[in-house]
Amino acid sequence: MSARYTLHGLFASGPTYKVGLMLTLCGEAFDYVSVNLRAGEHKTPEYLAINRFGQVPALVDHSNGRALCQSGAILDYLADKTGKFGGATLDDRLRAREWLFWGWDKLDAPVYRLRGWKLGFRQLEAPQVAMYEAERKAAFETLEAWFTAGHDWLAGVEPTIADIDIYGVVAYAGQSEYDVAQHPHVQAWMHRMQALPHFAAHDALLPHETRRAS
Ligand SMILES: N[C@@H](CCC(=O)N[C@@H](CS)C(=O)NCC(=O)O)C(=O)O
Repeated sequence: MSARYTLHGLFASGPTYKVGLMLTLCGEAFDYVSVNLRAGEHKTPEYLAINRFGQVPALVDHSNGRALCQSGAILDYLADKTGKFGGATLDDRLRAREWLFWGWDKLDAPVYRLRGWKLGFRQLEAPQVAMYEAERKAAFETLEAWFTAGHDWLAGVEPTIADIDIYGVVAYAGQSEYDVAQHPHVQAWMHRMQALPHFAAHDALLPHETRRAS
């Protein structure tokens, strides 16, 4: 029998990892379709029907036929459907969303783009590298200040989709050649994330090939 959810993504994709991590932490088995970006599979009419932006990830919920895109929106949806990681109170839910939008504004682009450049996926000119390096440092300082102030999690007193979303970026900082050890409180939060039941690291969670839920 097919799983309720199918995740369409790419093993090397941080946004795909965010959704895979959410599903895994929620204990939701999911089918996985590997999308070959080099072959342009994300721009075919079939794929554009489930993600009009032509990107990975996309999530299909077979219980109602919904196809969703944008990793942050997918995390929000899964929190709603599973009743997990959405935040215990309205304030926590609002704070979690604030961190999601902050991440996209300040953290994701510098980390993912510098990672892509280091791994040879993306071309950057020297001024862009300098700009992203400065933005990455500033974003990590924001996170470090938050956790230094005594917060264990980004929103409220338990992990939420904010932590999952931001972890799905910070986990790639090393590949962008950024040393997270210079931010001990961020590193301690990462260890708290890694200690959550069902946690899986990005290189272990995302398969290279299409696979059915086990
Ligand atoms: N904001 C999107 C970003 C997704 C994204 O950047 N996906 C990349 C792979 S990591 C992609 O599909 N790139 C191909 C393209 O944009 O054409 C999300 O969070 O889902």
